[in-house]
Amino acid sequence: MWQLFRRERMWTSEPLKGRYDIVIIGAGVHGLATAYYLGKLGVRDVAVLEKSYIGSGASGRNTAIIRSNYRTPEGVVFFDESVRLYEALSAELGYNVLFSQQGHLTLAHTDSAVNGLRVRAEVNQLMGVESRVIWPPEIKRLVPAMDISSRPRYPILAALYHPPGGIVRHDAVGGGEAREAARIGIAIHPFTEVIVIGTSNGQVTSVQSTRGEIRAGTVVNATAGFCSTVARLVGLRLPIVTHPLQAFVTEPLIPFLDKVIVSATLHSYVSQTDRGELVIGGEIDPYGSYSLASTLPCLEVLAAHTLELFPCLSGVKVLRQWTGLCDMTPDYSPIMGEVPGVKGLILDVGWGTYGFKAGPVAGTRIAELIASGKTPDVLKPFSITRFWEDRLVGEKAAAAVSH
Ligand code: PYC
Repeated sequence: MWQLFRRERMWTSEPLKGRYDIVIIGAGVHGLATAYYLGKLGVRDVAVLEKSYIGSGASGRNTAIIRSNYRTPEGVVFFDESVRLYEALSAELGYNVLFSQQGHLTLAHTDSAVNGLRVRAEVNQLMGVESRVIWPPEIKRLVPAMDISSRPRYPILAALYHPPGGIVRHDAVGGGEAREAARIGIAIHPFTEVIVIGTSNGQVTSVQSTRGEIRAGTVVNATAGFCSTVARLVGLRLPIVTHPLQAFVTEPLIPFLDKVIVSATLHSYVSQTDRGELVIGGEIDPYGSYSLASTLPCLEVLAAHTLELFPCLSGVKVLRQWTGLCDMTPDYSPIMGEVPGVKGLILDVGWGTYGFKAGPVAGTRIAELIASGKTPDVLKPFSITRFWEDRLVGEKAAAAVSH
């Protein structure tokens, strides 16, 4: 009988070797995806090092929203590939990641926000992504519980409706990636923090970890929250400020919301999980910090803003609140690829509030870069060199809530 309920181990840890071809720092959905796709390409002498438990950073703290309705053509192409990979991820990993493509609504409460949505809809449609501006009667049909009247301080004027958007189970994504990566021979080492990155003549040669030195000619910085402190280990200063971001979850409710709702004006977003809980997140805290503390003022403001949208939630109980760390770049786009002057260092960082939705695509493309030595076209716009070549990829308008 017990056998019926015995749970399989998701992965096993091999002894830590003193040398790998590739060391990936960070066992979140990016680092694990990179390892998995490297393994699929036949590159298997790879170690993923994580300073805490697997998925303990941003991968386990985000609100698991998937979408590709970005503002720039570069962003739309990149995140669209991600949505497609997410659509196939359960089959790819042989593990149900519970991707619910329920549709995603970005609300506009001002005329200028409506104009912003129109521009995004145009860019999305030009790039082949399903996305259109809809008006209050259709919004009401899609989300009957939302208050579209003129009562709230910021009435809803329109929404960007993005049907392929949705939510996924983040523990299933990270766990499924770890399981498959381990199955094809990748070494995953939790509780192994990198404290030094060794270089010689501008080439990465090793990392010093809390469990000893590991030689490697390629090191991937796939960390979130601490990407700039890791980059500093090779003297690289990233254009990043790290901010906390808080979220909370309510008690389970009878299913009443089957769309992801985002309001950049109210700085809040809401979705209902398959367990019935509401997951509600806010904007980044307005100061740089590495604090993981959750605060009452944030909870109060976020709850008040959510009640503007859904007055029916008055009296609903909050189960728990938590905080993650977001590495914000000046243009609200990530930094991916090689670093001039530091051979063997690969960046997959600067993921702000949008990293989880890009784990599989970043993983597959970074793996391709490492295996082939050539930067895939889809990664080129996100190179670190854009900051000194004056070609930013401005995604602030589509970053939902991180401002
Ligand atoms: O980019 O969809 C998003 C998002 C929602 C919450 C934080 N980021």
